[in-house]
Amino acid sequence: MKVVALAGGVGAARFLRGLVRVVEPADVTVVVNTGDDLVLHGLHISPDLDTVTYTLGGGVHPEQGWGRAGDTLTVAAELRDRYGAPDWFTLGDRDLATHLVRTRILAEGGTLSRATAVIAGAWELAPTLLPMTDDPVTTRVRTADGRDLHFQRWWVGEGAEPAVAEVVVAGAAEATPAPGVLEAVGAADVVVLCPSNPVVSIGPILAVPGLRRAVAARPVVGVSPIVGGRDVRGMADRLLPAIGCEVSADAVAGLYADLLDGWVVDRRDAGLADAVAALGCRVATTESIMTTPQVAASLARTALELVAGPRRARAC
Ligand code: FO1
Repeated sequence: MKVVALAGGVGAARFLRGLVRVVEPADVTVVVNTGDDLVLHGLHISPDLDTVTYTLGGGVHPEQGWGRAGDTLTVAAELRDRYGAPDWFTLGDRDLATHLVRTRILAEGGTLSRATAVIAGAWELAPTLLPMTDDPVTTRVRTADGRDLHFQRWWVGEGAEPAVAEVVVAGAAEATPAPGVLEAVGAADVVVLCPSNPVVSIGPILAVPGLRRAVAARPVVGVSPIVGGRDVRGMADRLLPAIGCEVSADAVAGLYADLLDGWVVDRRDAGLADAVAALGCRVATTESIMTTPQVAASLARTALELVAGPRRARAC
């Protein structure tokens, strides 16, 4: 079964660790959000690509869900203490190696796709990792107090404190899908929307011209990133109101109503199943707090089984 997964950061990576236990890893293509990307200390950093790479490669920091397991902070300390360089975004020593490789490839004229293939190859990943685009796309947060912040500046630099007036995915309209993305989606038996933030992770991917239409033509199942009226990683509840969406599993399903054949909600949200079904989607309820890879595998299996059957005319 060929699966294409649209993925953001930590939640998606945890889900993918389960997905590759229920689908042949080589049959999985992950299309990853690049709107979080930023340049710091002259290095091109791709947080979501790295989080997926490190998690699938078995090298992610287990508690954080991002950065490298067992990393040290020698360079970060020298940058801060001797050179007074910005230290709001922590880059571990091993993590820096990834950014150095990516930045070198880009500096030599290579694409983000090329850099991603080199890095994924070094981690011997069986799934195919593709950035959503090789073009510059940057998610920016317009705060209620009038500032225009890079998403990471808002999320990490200011701890997601400032109220959000608007989220802008700068460059998306001018971007083209990265090589292989449309082909992978077109060949997919199922497209999975991973449990990622709909505003800053799945949204930017679907905003790349041609992608939403390509996904809509395939069987699509999504996993709610919202559990019990609040998001699991603490940012969706600050961002969803900015796009006029309630913080609930059924409201998020409504954002994808044009795409979804199925939507998986956490068992704690079983009471929302009828509201999701009213969108015309099949709905399943299961445990979605991925405390172990086994739970993630069971969640992935539930999602795939929800749409593996004959396709109903999409009413949602
Ligand atoms: N998240 C933090 O809360 N603090 C950090 O200092 C931080 C550094 C960092 C470095 C590399 C990287 O790939 C991710 C990093 N993250 C950090 C996580 C990142 O902000 C989020 O995981 C994603 O961007 C959201 O999906």
